[in-house]
Formats: sequence, structure tokens, C-alpha cells
Amino acid sequence: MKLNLKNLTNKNKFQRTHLIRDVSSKLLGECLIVYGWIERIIKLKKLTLAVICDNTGTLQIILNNEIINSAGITKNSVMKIEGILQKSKSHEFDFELNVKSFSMISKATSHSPLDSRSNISHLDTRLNSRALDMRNQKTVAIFKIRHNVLLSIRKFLIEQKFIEITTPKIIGNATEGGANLFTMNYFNNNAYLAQSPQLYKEQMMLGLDRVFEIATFYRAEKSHTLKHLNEFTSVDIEGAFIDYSDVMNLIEAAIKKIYDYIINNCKSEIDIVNPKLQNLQHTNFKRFTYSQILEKLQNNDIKIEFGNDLLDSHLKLIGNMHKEFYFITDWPLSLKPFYIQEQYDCSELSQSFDLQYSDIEISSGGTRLYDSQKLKNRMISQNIDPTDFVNHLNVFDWGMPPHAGCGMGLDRLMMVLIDTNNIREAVLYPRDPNRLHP
Ligand code: AMO
Repeated sequence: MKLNLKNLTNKNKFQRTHLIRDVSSKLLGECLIVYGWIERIIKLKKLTLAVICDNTGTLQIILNNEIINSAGITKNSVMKIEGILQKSKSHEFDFELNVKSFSMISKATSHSPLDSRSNISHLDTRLNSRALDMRNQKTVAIFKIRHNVLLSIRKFLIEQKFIEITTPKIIGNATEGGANLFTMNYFNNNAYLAQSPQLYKEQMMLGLDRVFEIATFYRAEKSHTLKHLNEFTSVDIEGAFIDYSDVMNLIEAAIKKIYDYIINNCKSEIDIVNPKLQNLQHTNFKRFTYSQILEKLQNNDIKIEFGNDLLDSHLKLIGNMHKEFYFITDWPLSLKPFYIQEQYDCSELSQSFDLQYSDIEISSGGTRLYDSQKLKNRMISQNIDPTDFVNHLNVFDWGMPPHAGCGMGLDRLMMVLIDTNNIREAVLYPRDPNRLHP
């Protein structure tokens, strides 16, 4: 039998005529069909006022009490509402829908653990009911901004001729040294969750020239801080025939582009989340060497010597002096991973940088070693067994171009953009040592 495709065409029975954001004075007197959930209900003598929401806004509706009683509505339930748009006398709304028909589509049967209208709910409570938290305007705004940040960084990197790649997340060797690895059983062998795409993005320099990856990576750090997660999103960049100062220029330009993009494309979300962004004026990111930072700390009576890592307390102090983006460059080689190139004129220093915003590390990167023998020697000097990296080292014997790159913590950048001190605000379902569900 021949199928009649015409008869198979599905008609959406939940077709809305308007999203709430599109309701305007032009529609006064017209009959609209909107779908949304009930945010609040105020029963008056003869009438009931209710506020319905969809993902784009809120609208007041007026019902006669007979309609509402028959529907048996509860807060958060999803309703179909058909009514005539009229001017409203309320202070909060310019318009309202005078409801002609009203039907329950999906009843909210359990008590809501969150108050979707206010921001008073404790973050843990919100994270425990994250899906419902998406009915909070501020949370929605945060994730719309995040979407636009991802969009703009992709756009920028593609314009700069970078190719997007996807590297394995189940791997056989540590990429960032042996610590902080989640181990798993892989058909009776040990495998790990990738800490970063470091080795793969470097290997791609053999032929792809410029690559980037935006993906989640894993660190088994049992740290309970406001800036660390065990699963985080990283924007990784690698380019051939460039060095760390090119990468700093690139990441600075990328961040400025992201700001411009969200300021132009997320006006209402920024108003809700971080209004002071609207008046932002770009300035060039300052660049301090590690030694200059050391001097600043010593001038503030901090006892610290060349070769010591910068502790949180040190970064707090420096961050208080610089509540802005700034680079810390030329770190001691001993503090950097095995793949980082030393300075050509001083082997104690590395061609590396961290990008900070105040006391938050946003990105780190550097020029890479590209000579396989030097890479092998460096591994040995850092107590890393080169035989574990045979495949990787082989690639460096096939004619590896000089290259450089960086990794940027997207969730950390989001902290700055949405002005929060807790990384969990910027991540849908954050994973930390105490949080594996939902
Ligand atoms: P690094 O380990 O410094 O460098 O990571 C790069 C950036 O990723 C973010 N980040 C994190 N964000 C949240 N939670 C975490 N636990 C976490 N760990 C790191 C930070 C950090 O600056 N392969 C190198 C990068 C490179 O050289 O290309 C690397 O992974 O913002």
C-alpha cells in the first residue's frame, strides 16, 4: 500500500499565536493564544487575577471565577490561555488578557521547593531543583548569557581560522601530570577522564595549524572552593607558528569580543544579572611578569621567594589592587607543566602566562616544547616516565611545527560576566566533591 504522506503531517495542537515577549500595544483588542505556567493567583470577589509566564516574560490574565474553579489550577501548572488583549490598570503590567477559555495542559501536583519569583532561595536548594530554577528570570538570564558567550567565542575563533575539534575524554595517560585523575575501569584496564585536551590539541599542530575545542574536562581535586569544580568547561586553543605573546593577544581580543557581543545581544539579561556591564569601557589588559608580582607582594611584607607558587592569599592581595583582567607572565619553569617552553635567554623562566581577573585565574597557556628529545628530557626532570607517552612523543618525531596555546575556564569567565563569587551559579548541574545529583 502506498503511504499518503499528506495524511501523516502532524498538526501541533499546542500552537501558540504569541510568545509573551511579543505582546505589545499593536495587539490590543486581538484574540491571542498563549501557553505558560502559573506564577501567582490572586482571588478577588468576582474575578481572579493571575500571572502567567513563559520563557520570554510574564503577563497578567483576568478570569471570571467560574472558569477558574472548573480548571482547578495550581501554581506552576502549565495552561493554555485564549483571551482578548486589553489595557491593564495594574502598576506592574501595561496589558492583560481577558480570558475567554482556559485549559490545564500539565498540572503541577507537588509543592514547589522554590519561589520562582524571588532570588531568596538558597543556592543548594536551587541546585537540588535545578530544572525548576529555570523558571527564575535571573537563572534564565545567566544561561542565555552563557549561550551567547559560547556563540561569540566560536564565531571569533572561526573568523580567526581556527578549526573546532573534539578529542577523547576517556584517555590512557595523564595530560596534566599524574595527580587529580579520575580513574575508571576500561574493560579490565585502567583509563582516566581527560583533565584537558593538551596532548591531542598539540598533536593536531602537525597538520591542522589552528584548532580549538570547547568541552568538559575532569579534575579529581577534593577542593571545596567557590572557584573549582570536578567537571568544568574549558575553551582550548592551539596554533602553529605562534608564541605565548600571540596567544595573549588572541585571548585578550576574544574576551573583548565576547563582552561586545553580549552587551549588544543580551541587553535585557544583563539588566537583570549585571547592569554595570552596560557602561563597560575596554582597556588593554595589563601584563606583569611573575617577578614583578613577587616584588609587589614583597613590598606588602609578604615573604615569598623566586620559585614559590602564588597562593590564594597572594592572589587575593594582588586581585584587590587589580579588579580587572591582567596577565602574569614568565613564570619559573619549575612551576609549569612539562610541555611548556623555557625562555630562549633564561632557562629558569618559561614562556607562559596566566590570565587573571582580580584573584580568579581565567586562563593559562604558553609556548610549547616541540623537539621530542627536549620534551623527553623535561618529562624525566619532572619525574614523568616518557615510556608512558610513547605515542605522543612519536608525533613529535614526525616534523612538529613550533606552536603555542592556552586553556580558558569558561565557567570562571562566566563568574566575571555575571558578577558572582560562586562558580556553581554559572553551571547547570555542577559537580563537586559533595554534589553528584541531580
Ligand atoms: P590549567 O590547568 O591552568 O591549564 O586549566 C586552564 C583553565 O581551566 C580552568 N580550570 C578550572 N575551572 C574550574 N574548576 C577547575 N577545577 C579548574 N581547573 C582549571 C581555569 C584555568 O585557568 N592544558 C593547560 C592549558 C594550556 O596550556 O593550554 C591547562 O589545562 O580557568
